[in-house]
This record gives sequence, structure tokens and C-alpha cells, in this order.
Amino acid sequence: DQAKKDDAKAASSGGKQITMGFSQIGAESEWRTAHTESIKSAAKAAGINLQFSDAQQKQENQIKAIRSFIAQGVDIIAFVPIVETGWDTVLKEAKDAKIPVIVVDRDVKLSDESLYIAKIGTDSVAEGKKVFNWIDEYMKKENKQPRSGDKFNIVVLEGTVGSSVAIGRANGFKEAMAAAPDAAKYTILASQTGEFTRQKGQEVMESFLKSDRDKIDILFAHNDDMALGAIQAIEAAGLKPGKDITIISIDSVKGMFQAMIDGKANCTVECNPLQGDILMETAKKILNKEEVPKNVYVEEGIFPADVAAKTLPERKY
Ligand code: GZL
Repeated sequence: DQAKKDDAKAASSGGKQITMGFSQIGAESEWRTAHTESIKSAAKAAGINLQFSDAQQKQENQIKAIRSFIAQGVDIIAFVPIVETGWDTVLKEAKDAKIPVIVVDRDVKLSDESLYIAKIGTDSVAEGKKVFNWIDEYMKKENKQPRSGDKFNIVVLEGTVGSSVAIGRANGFKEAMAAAPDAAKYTILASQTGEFTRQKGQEVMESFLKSDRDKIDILFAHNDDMALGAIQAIEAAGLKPGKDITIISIDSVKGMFQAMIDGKANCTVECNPLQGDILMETAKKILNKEEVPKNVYVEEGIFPADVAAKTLPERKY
């Protein structure tokens, strides 16, 4: 069976088969599904025995999973911290059990940085900055005028409260706005979490439209899934998404490319979920007592609507 084949593969590479405990946060978005797929296929390709746990969006389930990995005596632990804080105790237990830890995708805030060996992920602050800078350029290029008053009114659908990516994207966006020469032309009318899901994104956008239907110029959604939900709410309110309201989000999943091809969205900033191979490579190096960088960032670009049709066929997620 697969375990025997993996053992054979590991043995042929001169080591006993590595067992990795992996705590994933859930399946809240197309991006997360692609991330999980990347982790699982990379483990198989690397001959690593993966103990995979889905936390259903609850930090306490992640802490339970990490404790069970420690009890099982896995060789290495990797996890996506759903929120930044609350990890010190359980990571100390892993360190005491001499099990190395890799942080994946999102960031942690710890009193002791030695509690993890490496972090593999993306630069949320840079993503947030790319969003504002693209908006500013687009408003000028299209000679857009505010729908009401003299400022462009922005509404924001935030990601999971307390997650490093929601905090980073919000901070990057605000830093870029504050630094822009014509910062005074923009104002954030409303900002609320849509929990990275399509359903909640649609609900929160409905509430934004209820109070400010004829004032909203721009929607910044922290991920594509919330933008796709918001598009449904905008259409239900009798407005044209991508035209009456400029829409930009982050992830660059296929669903967002299709929305841009349909003329219902304007741009997506890439956040790369294909982190499995680099994770397995890093795990092997750590267990071979090789030096690894503390932070590894994966590549990410930006895709405006005018490149969507030609880019979609080559997209992997
Ligand atoms: C980003 C990742 C976020 C995605 C969302 O690195 O943590 O979580 O942007 C996902 O789609 O839910």
C-alpha cells in the first residue's frame, strides 16, 4: 500500500520515512482548497507521511491537533496559524519534545522566535500596498469621478479578525494611501470582516449597500471569495460591479479571473498557495540538520482585468 511505497522511497533516499503533522485551518475559500491540495500532493511526491488535520476555523482545534502530533511523536510539525497570537504554550511543548515546527502561510506573534525554525508564506503588507497603488493608478487612467461628493468612497471586506494576513493587508493598504500624493481624494467609508468567505462577503456587502448604495466607489476585498460574494450583492442592488463600483481583491483564484472576463471585477493581486514543495524541501533540510532561512517568501504578481482572458488558461488554482 502507499505507506510501504513511501517507506521504500524514503529508504532508497537513505533515510527513514519522515512523518509530518500538519494543522490546516479549514476550507473557507478557493485559495485554501488549493493550499491544502498543494501540501498533500507535495508530501506524496516527497515520500513524507502526512498526518493532516482540518481545524474547522477554530484555534483550539489547531492546538489539540499539535498536541496529538506531539503525543504521536511525529518527526516535524507544520501549521497555518489562523490568528497571530495564542501559540506560545503549545509551541513550547513541541520544543520540549524536540519536535521542530514550521509556520506556513500566515504569521505568528511569539515571545520567543526560537519556538519555530522557519516560516513559509507571503508578504501581506506588500499585497495591501499593491492594492491601493493599483486603485490610485486606475482611477486616474480611467478618469473616474466620485459618485457622490468630492472623494472616492472605499468600502473594505476584511479577512479573519486577528489573522496576520488581514492585519497586514489592511496596514499595507493604509500605508500606501497615506503616502500617495492625492491621498486626500480617498476615504474609507466602512470596513468589516467577511471572514474570507463568499457567503459572509455577500452579507456584509449587502449591509454596506443598504447604508451607502449611492456613495460607494471602490470595494477592496481581502480575498477573491469575498469579492465574488459582494458582486452578487452589488448586482442585487441594481448596480454594475466593475463599473459603478470598482472591485479589487487578493488571491488570484480562477473564479476571480472569470469575474474579470465577465466585466464584473477590475483586478486581483496574487497570493500564492502553491507552498507544498518548498515546505517539504524545508522539512527535509531541517531534519538533515541543514541550515534553512527563517523566512521564505513565495512569488506573487498582480492581474488586471485586461490580462484575465489570456492568463486564465495557465492558472494552476
Ligand atoms: C493568505 C491566506 C488567506 C487567503 C484567503 O495567505 O491565509 O486565507 O487570502 C484564505 O483566501 O482564506
